[in-house]
Amino acid sequence: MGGFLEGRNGLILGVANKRSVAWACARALKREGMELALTFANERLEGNVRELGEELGVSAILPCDVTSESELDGLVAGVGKAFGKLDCIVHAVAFAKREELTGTYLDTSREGYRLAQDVSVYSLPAVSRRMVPLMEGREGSILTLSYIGAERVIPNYNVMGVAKAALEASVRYLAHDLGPRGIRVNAISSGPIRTLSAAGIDGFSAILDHIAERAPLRRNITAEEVGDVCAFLASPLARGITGSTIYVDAGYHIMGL
Ligand code: NAD
Ligand code: IMJ
Repeated sequence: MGGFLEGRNGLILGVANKRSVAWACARALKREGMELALTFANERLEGNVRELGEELGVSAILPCDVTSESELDGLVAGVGKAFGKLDCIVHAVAFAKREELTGTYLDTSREGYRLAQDVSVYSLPAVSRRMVPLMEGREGSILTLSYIGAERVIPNYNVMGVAKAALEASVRYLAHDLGPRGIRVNAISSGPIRTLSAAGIDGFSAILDHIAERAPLRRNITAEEVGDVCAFLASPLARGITGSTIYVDAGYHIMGL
C-alpha cells in the first residue's frame, strides 16, 4: 500500500525463473503497487511462470513467443481483457543460438543474425506498436534490457552485441515516435548477473571477478538493483527521461582501463 506505482498496470515479458531480471523487475513494480501481467515464452516455462506469478499475485499469465505474430495479437487481447488500460511494458527478452555466442562474430550465420535480431530487437517495436492503443493518454513507460556489449567489444557476445546496439537505437527511434503520445521509452544497461541467459557462458565467473575488481563500486550488481531502477523509470519520478540508456553496472561503463 502507498507505493509510487499504485493504480498502474504493467506487462512483463521475459520471466523464465526466479533468477530472471524480469522477475526482479516484477517484484519491484508489484512492491510499489503496480498490477501485473506476465508472459511465458513456451510450454516448457509455463509451469514455472504460473507458480511465480501466483506467488506474487499477478492479474494475468499469458503465452507469448515474440517470434509469433498470432501470439503477439493474442497478447493484446489478453492484456486488454485483464486491464483495459496499460501503463508499463518491461521487455526482458533476448535469444541467440548458442553456437553464435562463442568463437568470432566474423562467422555469424545469416540465420543466426536474423534470429538474434528477430527475438531480441524486433520484438520491442512489435510489442510496443500493439500496446500503444492501451497506453495512450496515461504517462506510459516502455523499458528494455541492454548490455555494454552494445557499445564495446565483449568477447563471445558477438551477434548479441550487434543486436543490443540495434535495440538501443530502437529505443531512441521509439522514444521519438511515442513521445508525442506521452509514452517514454528507455533501456537499462545492466552489469552481468548470473541468470539462465548467463549459464554456460565461457569465462562468466572471471567476468564477475573482473567487475568486482575494476568497477567504481568494487562489486557486481544484483537483479534487485535493476528492478528498483525499473520501478523508477516506470514511475512519474522519471517523467523527464526518454530515449536513454541508463546504466545499472556499479559504474563499470565509465572506465577506460
Ligand atoms: P533469462 O534467461 O532469465 O531471460 C531471458 C528471457 O527471454 C527468458 O524468459 C526467455 O523465455 C525469453 N525469451 C527467449 N526467446 C523468447 C521468445 N522467442 N519469445 C519470448 N520470450 C523469449 O535471462 P536474463 O539475464 O534475465 O535476461 C533478460 C534480459 O536482460 C535480456 O534482454 C538480456 O540480454 C538482458 N541482460 C542480461 C544480463 C545478464 O548478465 N544476465 C546483462 C545485461 C542485460
Ligand atoms: C552472453 C554471451 C556471451 C557473453 C556474455 C553473455 N556476457 C554476459 C552475457 C559477458 C553478461 C549475458 N547477456 C548480457 C545476454 O544478453 C545473454 C543473452 C543470451 C544468452 C544465451 C545463452 C543460451 C542460448 N542463447 C542465448 N541467447 C542470448 O542458447
